[in-house]
Amino acid sequence: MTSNLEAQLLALQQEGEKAIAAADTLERLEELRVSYLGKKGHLGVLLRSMGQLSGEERPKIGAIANKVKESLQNSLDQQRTVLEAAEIEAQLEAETLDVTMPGIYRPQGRIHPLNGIIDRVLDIFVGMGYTVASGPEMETDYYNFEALNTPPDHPARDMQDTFYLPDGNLLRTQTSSVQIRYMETEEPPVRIIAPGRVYRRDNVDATHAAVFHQIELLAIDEGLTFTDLKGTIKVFLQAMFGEVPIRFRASYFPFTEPSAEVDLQWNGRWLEVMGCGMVDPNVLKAVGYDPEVYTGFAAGFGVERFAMVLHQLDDIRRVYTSDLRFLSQF
Ligand code: 2U9
Repeated sequence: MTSNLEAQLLALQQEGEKAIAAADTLERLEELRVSYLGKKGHLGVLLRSMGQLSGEERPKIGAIANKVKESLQNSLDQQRTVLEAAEIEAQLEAETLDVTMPGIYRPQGRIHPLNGIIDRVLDIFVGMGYTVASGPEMETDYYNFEALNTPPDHPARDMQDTFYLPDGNLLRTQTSSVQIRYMETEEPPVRIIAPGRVYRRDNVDATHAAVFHQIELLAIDEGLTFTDLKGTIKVFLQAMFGEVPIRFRASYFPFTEPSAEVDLQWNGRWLEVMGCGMVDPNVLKAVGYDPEVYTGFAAGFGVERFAMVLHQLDDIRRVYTSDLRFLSQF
């Protein structure tokens, strides 16, 4: 009985150690631990038969069983250390970064030259206390013309100049409708700047587009004069173009009186860059402002024209054709 159990224990040890040495994963090692040393494992099964041993055999076999258990436990610990080290090694191998590899090239986007101009203009006017305003591109005749002191027989209303829609509405020809809508809902003082797309039935050529961008500003308050207008325009144009000479020429717009065009000296020549004037009392009346109490000034200019002057462009169509070879220069 004794030698039989002893032989079985030693056989178990031998077989176990062989299996443990052959275990190539931590999972497999854990399986072996459970199957040999676990509660229902091989060793436990053998030890349960110790009950049949005589009093003197029992301590002897018990001592052997303890040795076997200790030995298997040692082998398990050793193999675990080996496998854990191998696992870390494999992980390091797999996660190695080759810092000498070339990077992935991601081309950088740029601000479109028109948006670049709009951003600069808005920054300058926001710096002077103006608020940015916007409105619909499809307008009624009232907001685009009538409220702006442009009577039905005015040439600007000609079918040749304006895109009329079948329902009698139109595509705005100027952003002035934005200022009308703003004044209808807000009380003075007003300081707004309105950038946006406008539409004209122009034949497209190097200096004309059927869709272009305009920026208009409007200031209404008690006691505003033509001097305030001139000062504001001067500060603005010098922020945009530098310390260039500017001049005001008398002109005419239905919505301003008096009106002026503004030229600046650029490459030795006078260039017309914007229009302006004191808001016509009829426009103030149309939005319910008392022209005896309030006065104001307005100005407008085309963004494409500014871009052409500032970037020395020869053709307005360049800013619409989305040619990246051209656009990526800005
Ligand atoms: C209100 C009252 C008056 C806006 C103004 C101009 C002069 C002007 C054009 C220049 C070239 C537009 O891009 S362009 O075609 N604009 O010359 N615009 S005064 O006057 C206003 C606006 C709103 C309520």
